[in-house]
Amino acid sequence: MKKSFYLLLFVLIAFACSSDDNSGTTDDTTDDQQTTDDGPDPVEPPTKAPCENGVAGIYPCNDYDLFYRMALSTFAAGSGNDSWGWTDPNTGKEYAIMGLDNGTAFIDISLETPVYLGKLPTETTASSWRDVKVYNNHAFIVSEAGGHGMQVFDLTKLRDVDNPPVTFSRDALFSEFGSAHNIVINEDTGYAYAVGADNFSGGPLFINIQDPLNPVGEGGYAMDSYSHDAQVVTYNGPDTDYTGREILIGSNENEVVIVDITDKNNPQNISTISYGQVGYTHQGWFTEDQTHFILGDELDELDFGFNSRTLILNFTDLDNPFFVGDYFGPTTAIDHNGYVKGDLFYLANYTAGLRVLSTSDVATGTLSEVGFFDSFVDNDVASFDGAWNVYPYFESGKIVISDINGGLFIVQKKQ
Ligand SMILES: [Ca+2]
Ligand SMILES: [Ca+2]
Ligand SMILES: [Ca+2]
Ligand SMILES: [Ca+2]
Repeated sequence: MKKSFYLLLFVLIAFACSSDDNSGTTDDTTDDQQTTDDGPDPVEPPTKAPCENGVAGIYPCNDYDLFYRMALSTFAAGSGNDSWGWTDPNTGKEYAIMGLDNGTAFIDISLETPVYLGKLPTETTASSWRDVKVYNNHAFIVSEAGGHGMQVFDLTKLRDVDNPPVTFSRDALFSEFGSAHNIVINEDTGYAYAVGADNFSGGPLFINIQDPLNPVGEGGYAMDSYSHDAQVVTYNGPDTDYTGREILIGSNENEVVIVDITDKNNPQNISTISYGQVGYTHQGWFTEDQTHFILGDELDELDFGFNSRTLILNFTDLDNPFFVGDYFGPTTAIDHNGYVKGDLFYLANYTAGLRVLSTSDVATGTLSEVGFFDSFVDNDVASFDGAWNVYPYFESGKIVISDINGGLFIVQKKQ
């Protein structure tokens, strides 16, 4: 499943990229990455635009303004993928971190006109898959590129960059694995977990990053199947059996697994849960009170033909999780990565862009859309184009959308 899924993704993304873009060039004009094939379209996408009457320039929207946009050509990249963010604890300045096929871009978004500071090139080859998280002022970066390992980048280097954009160098490399699909960090414990690597059957690798420039491998855990993505928390939810324990929730292709990984030498399976009409169990996120888990499946729209489906699982008792309901969005797009902040779920919905869903009624299995910004104007079809990831955790309220085809979008709820 894994390999064929990747092959399918690769073919679709390669097709999408080759069909309509002129990316990968080094000129720094803001090329139109959204050109359609059905006739001339002279409308230049805006760099900044308020959301008015349902559009921000050319981008369909509801209640979210376009604060700034940078095309892939700005980054001399062929495709975008994951994203995250860093806030400088000394200055409060906010930086977007965007994964690219050929590296990782760092952008100062604290200015009215954001500045592309530079790129950390891929450790080995280019790849459609890159993933990044942040801990203690360092970025930790993995990729599906063969032999890549985990790059560590000291983010304080972004404070003073002369003549941007520059080419950055990594500050450390952890090479006890090669490729990995995702990286997860528990900021409370200082552990990084690479998942979807070749080691431990694709289960999590335990990497102590408490000293960020000197990561230490502490083994791993092979589960029943490959782990595509995961969240790891220091548990503080309603199930007092696990208070203070380090809990991993793995999205493992055909089910969600809950594992107590407090003891790295002796992880304990707690439970597993699947659901109806499984396509590919992809990624999910706890609500802040850790009562529910909001889950995405990446192939169900393609396999079953329904609109974007988001599943809601009740995790009140980690030993007995159960399905409570599913939410179907307004489009046929596939859902990808989603994150909870407060009582909102921010979803990277591929061709439907960013979707913002209220979780106020999550206990009854209900979500409701309260806003959106569609970074992919061509359509809303079930394809692997558009918004790969969103990062909603900046104090300012700025939200990063990393779009596979369109590059970096910074959006903000209408004031
Ligand atoms: Ca990810
Ligand atoms: Ca889905
Ligand atoms: Ca329990
Ligand atoms: Ca769209």
